Amino acid sequence: MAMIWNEMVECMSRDEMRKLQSYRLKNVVEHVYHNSPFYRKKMQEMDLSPNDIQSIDDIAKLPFTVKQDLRDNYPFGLMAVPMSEIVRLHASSGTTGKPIVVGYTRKDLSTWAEVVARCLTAYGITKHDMVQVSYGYGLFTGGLGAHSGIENIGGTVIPMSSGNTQKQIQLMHDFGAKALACTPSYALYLAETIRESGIPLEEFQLRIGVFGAEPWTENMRKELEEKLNIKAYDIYGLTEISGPGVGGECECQNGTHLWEDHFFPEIVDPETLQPVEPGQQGELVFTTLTKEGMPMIRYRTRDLTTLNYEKCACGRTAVRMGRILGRSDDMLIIRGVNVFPSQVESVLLEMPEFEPHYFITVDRVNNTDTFQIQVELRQEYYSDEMNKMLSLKKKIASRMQNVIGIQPEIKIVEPRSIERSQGKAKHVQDNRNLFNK
Ligand code: DLL
Repeated sequence: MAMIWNEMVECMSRDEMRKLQSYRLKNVVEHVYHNSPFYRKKMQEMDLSPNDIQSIDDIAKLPFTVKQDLRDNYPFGLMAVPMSEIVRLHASSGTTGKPIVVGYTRKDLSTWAEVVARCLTAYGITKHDMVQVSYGYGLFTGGLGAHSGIENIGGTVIPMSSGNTQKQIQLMHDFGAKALACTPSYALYLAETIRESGIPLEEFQLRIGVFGAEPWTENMRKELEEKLNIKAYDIYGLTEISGPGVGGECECQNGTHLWEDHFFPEIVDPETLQPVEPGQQGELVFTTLTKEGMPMIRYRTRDLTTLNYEKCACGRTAVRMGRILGRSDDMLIIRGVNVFPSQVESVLLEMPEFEPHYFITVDRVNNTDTFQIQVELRQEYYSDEMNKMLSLKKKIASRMQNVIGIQPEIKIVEPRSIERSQGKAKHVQDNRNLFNK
């Protein structure tokens, strides 16, 4: 019999859930109105007071929040508690050099560990199991988010962080990790490396994959399950809402349950911002119902997906999200890192040696994302000396790495060789074709 971490909420009747959500929405709206100048101003501009929000059905009256709001209030302008109450910060890429920053109170961290515990339990992980966390530790939420959830269920964490693939395999093998938490593409790379290492798969105890932080497909699931001899489960989340564990799959592998007693989901048309018909595809929007440190009201995730409110065969009533089918903005996820074309542009605009024209090519070779940026050198900086050209290339590559977080391959091309657009410039060619779009 599969276990459920918090049966009372995960299997709550839809009616009860709406009541709980209504109660919590009223609280969070009161909280932000009184403690967040940003939200108070937004609500006042719409002539809204907390009294106008009496139930979860009133949510549509509230204003949306977007990534730019986080940038505009960098670093701490959206905190709704004094900084002395904030016990942890995380950050992720914004659209230019500045990251977006989120803050957690002690209670927010405990809620986060609770929702990750629900996911892990749904995958079949228990306190008897060892979990290797190969998501990055640090400002990225992946590592520490998974970490706290594992500790919460009483399992044993192997806090590997990302990179150092040989060591990952050695410890996974020697320690006998039952589950692996990392991006699906890194898991594929680990699988290949295990095969090359010659260690028989039977010598590993691995049974469960906790994969997310980037889009993946049913085909990738099949490949991962075969190559690693595991069950591969989805874990979804985003920094702005907390991090990994906003939702996770259950043993049915038929949609990602969202923990809607904490994160209220809506699907809207990304153009009109009106709710779509039930079951239709649109942009996922979240309102955090219990966050204290940095609550988000109707945050536009930019992720395109669907929601299914039918009760799941596992017994959970928690709404199920379909796969992430794309984004309504131009964000790319390359080797697990969020990359915006505008970040590349911002670097070029700071460097007099280069034209503000660029072309990004992304591909996947041997299960690893490749990331190339073509840039145009200005005529007057051209040189026949190899050294000069190489040092320019190094300089721009390291600037890019600083702003974006991963190192691109830089290809310097002749002036005017990148196609000039007649209308909207096309800056990106993504050959990974995850969803054969
Ligand atoms: O990637 C949090 C996370 C860490 C989730 C580890 C799961 C595991 P961000 O860096 O803020 O946070 O990126 C959030 O990544 O809006 C989606 O576009 C994408 N994403 C995250 N999980 C999934 C998933 C973390 N399971 C952005 N499937 C989100 C598809 C995902 N896309």
